[in-house]
Amino acid sequence: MLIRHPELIPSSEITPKECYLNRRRFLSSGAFTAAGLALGGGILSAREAFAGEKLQTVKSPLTTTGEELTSYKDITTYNNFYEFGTGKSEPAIYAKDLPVRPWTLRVEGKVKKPLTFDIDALLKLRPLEDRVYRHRCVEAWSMVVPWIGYSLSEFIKQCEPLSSAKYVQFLSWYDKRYIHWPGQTGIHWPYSEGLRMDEAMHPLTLFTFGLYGEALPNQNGAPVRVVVPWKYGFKSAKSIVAVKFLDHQPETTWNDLASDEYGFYSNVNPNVDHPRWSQKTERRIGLPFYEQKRTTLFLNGYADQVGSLYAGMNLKKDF
Ligand SMILES: Nc1nc2c(c(=O)[nH]1)N[C@H]1C(S)=C(S)[C@@H](COP(=O)(O)O)O[C@H]1N2
Ligand SMILES: [Mo]
Repeated sequence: MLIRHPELIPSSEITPKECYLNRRRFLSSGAFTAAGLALGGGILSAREAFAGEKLQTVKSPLTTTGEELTSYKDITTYNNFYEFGTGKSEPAIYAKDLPVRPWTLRVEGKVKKPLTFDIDALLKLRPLEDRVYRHRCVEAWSMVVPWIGYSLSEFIKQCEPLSSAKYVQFLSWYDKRYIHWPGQTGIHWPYSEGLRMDEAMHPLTLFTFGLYGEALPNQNGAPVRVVVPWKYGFKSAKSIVAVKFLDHQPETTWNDLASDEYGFYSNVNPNVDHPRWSQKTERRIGLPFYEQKRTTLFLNGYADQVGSLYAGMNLKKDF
């Protein structure tokens, strides 16, 4: 089986997006030859029916404007999705195995009653909005992404959480038969992230189904993920299968792995360095090398909207 590494394809070959999408389909059918043998058919047709599906959207007052969008190619080939490899270009290749249909989302914990939602019902729950957000990874790189979704608060209202629900936990899809790499980072799957209830209910917190006018590519967390634009990217769990409402702060993947490096809050904060590198600046992906450097903004530039959530907190201690 021949799989060409996306970074090895000359950019002249992939400039028009159509060509790139066709190539992705080509790559995916190659990948499925192996997956199909091991796991049986069925997955391919479900995924192919969904790949690149156009989503109808409305404009959103919560969009961020004024900065150049990162290209579709960079957003979909420079990813962190450790279930499908630790290399930035691996998820674009191996997340083809993610079975995005059928897909259900379980709601458990401190709710009136446990519920299950079908992804296609969730897609129709509210009008889908275009929201351009800055996206800042803890690794000090950033992008500008035109996401598609609606406020997570709209979904949370459907869940009918009890007043004892103080936190919400997101659990990502996990199936060890599909996990591409052998697993040497010490991560305990499934990937878990969480927010305090007021953070989850903030209108900027996006329940995300797409980007660039289309359903999310698998490597970006299909079919549904959260995006929390004022926090480091790892708080934004991908490919969510369960949402749990809790009366206590949940255990979260990166905090469990190294609590001195990845706090529960993980607000973007140029004044709190990571123990191994500075957070004062970032590198904007996709620009020529000498134009990449940016000053990192407190709360990733969303301080006016979300700063009040942290009034009275010591953000050096609760980093
Ligand atoms: N399930 C899961 N979600 C995840 C991750 C992951 O490895 N697994 N990586 C996180 C990190 S570190 C970042 S920066 C963002 C990357 O999102 P993107 O690939 O769409 O840019 O996803 C976050 N969500
Ligand atoms: Mo990240």
